[in-house]
Amino acid sequence: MFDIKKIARLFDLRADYVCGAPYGSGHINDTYRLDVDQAGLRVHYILQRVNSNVFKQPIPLMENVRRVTTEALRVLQEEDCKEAYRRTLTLIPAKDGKPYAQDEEENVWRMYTYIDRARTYDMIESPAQCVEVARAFGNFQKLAANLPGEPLFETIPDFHNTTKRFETFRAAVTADPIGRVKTVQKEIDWFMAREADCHIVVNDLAGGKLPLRVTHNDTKLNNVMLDDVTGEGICVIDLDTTMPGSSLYDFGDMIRTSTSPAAEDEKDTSKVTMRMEYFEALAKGYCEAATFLTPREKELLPFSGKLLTMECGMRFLTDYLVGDTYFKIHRPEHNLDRTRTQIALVESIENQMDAMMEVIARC
Ligand code: ADP
Ligand code: GN1
Ligand code: MG
Repeated sequence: MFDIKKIARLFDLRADYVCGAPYGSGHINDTYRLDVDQAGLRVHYILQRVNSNVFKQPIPLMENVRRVTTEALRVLQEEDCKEAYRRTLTLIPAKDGKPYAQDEEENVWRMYTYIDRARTYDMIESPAQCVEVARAFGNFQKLAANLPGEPLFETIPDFHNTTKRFETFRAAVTADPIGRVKTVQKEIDWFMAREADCHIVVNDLAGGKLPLRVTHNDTKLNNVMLDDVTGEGICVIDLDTTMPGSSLYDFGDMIRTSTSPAAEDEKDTSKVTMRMEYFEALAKGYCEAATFLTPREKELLPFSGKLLTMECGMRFLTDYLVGDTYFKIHRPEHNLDRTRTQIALVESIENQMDAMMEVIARC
């Protein structure tokens, strides 16, 4: 659909294009891995089209990414880190010097160096990986907190405002634009019964009981790269939603994506479960890095897993009800399958809430 070779030429890439192919399993942007010939050496780059249906203002978004990655590199180099360029995303500027390029249809594209000898995982493989994931995101929050200059641009307003997410969900049920409500009444009722939970963090933030921080806001497992040899969490990626938020949003999405042995779109929901050993590992890694947490934030860490999983499930179901316009789908009922795994995971978390609280108390 896109002329990748032509788009690659918009960037200051001092290499000959060889080929490019779709890459990764993100739900939002279009990602390609390029093969280029750099004076005889075959290397890769990542080329991405920013999804402008989701990110309405991609240019200020790219300024956020530029600022965060510049600061990350500065800190790494100050610490004399020997692989600084593997530990942060590095933007390749366009030929006009901007951190992005636009094609003829005004799509916004960006290019990153390819981080080698590391990979992302769609499914967690061990508790040790959880420690690494949580530590990497915790350290990223520290870095973002010390970012100099203006506050970051809010790329998606009210991204984790679960009160508003609930209203959007309810409006989709009422409008029922493609007549799917009757097929998913059970799932709708399940979310309706949990409305009160949606207000807790939003109200605490508004009432000053929880601090607003700069957070990543999309801490799913496949947004951190783990080193192929050491397993260390070396680079946090997908920085599009790095903006003011709550630490609970970040920890909650780690629980959502790193504790269950089942894929986000698993059809057999009996496989979905929140494994305590994995939760303990996340808590360990996160508490070690996020030394700034207040008592109220700590108290809500177990609940954050329920909240973020519920929020995501509600978003998948809303998208299903309005005709699958937001998340990429690869089969007709994809968003419904995703909704059902989130429901099963929330139920598993609810059943283990007391034990999760004890884990945090011990941290
Ligand atoms: P999306 O917003 O669609 O999730 P991501 O930025 O997370 O897009 O990228 C999708 C996938 O591409 C990632 O999960 C990762 O596997 C891979 N990827 C992204 N950036 C890099 C990079 N700089 N080096 C290597 N792989 C990358
Ligand atoms: C999207 O872009 P990706 O795949 O990392 C989504 C997240 C959801 C996630 C569900 C900007 O993340 O909020 O939690 O899918 N990103 C955006 O898998 O909406
Ligand atoms: Mg991603």
